[in-house]
Amino acid sequence: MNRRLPAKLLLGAGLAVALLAVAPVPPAGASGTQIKVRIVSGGGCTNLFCFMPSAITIAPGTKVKWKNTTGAPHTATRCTVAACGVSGGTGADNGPGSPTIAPGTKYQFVFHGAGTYVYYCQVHGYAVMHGTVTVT
Ligand SMILES: [Cu+2]
Repeated sequence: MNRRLPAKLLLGAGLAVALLAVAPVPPAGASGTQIKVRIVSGGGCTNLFCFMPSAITIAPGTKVKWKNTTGAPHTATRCTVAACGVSGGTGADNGPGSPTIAPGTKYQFVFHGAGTYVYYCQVHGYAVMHGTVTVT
């Protein structure tokens, strides 16, 4: 019995194989990728709320998405010495600088300039909530 697969099916399978072959999965933190930072409460936090992970290292061009999984509003705001007691770090980008991140919502920022970015939550303060992004 010589059953032949429909041409469309063969074409589709071939295309899928070709796409898999030319679209390697980029390593975590590679340019053009994204990384998630969850804003969480309770377990795993030293304080009531925290950014998790609180320190990340990424490549230029990486989009960082902060997702608020708590019932309270937060921000992801670049530090100043006046606001945090420490500087905002060495990175040249003008951010992160979120509006209020309401419960269940997200804020995203694409980092380009190499260096460090120290940020905090304006609602709860640096002592309770802060994090660092290092762009290599
Ligand atoms: Cu907060």
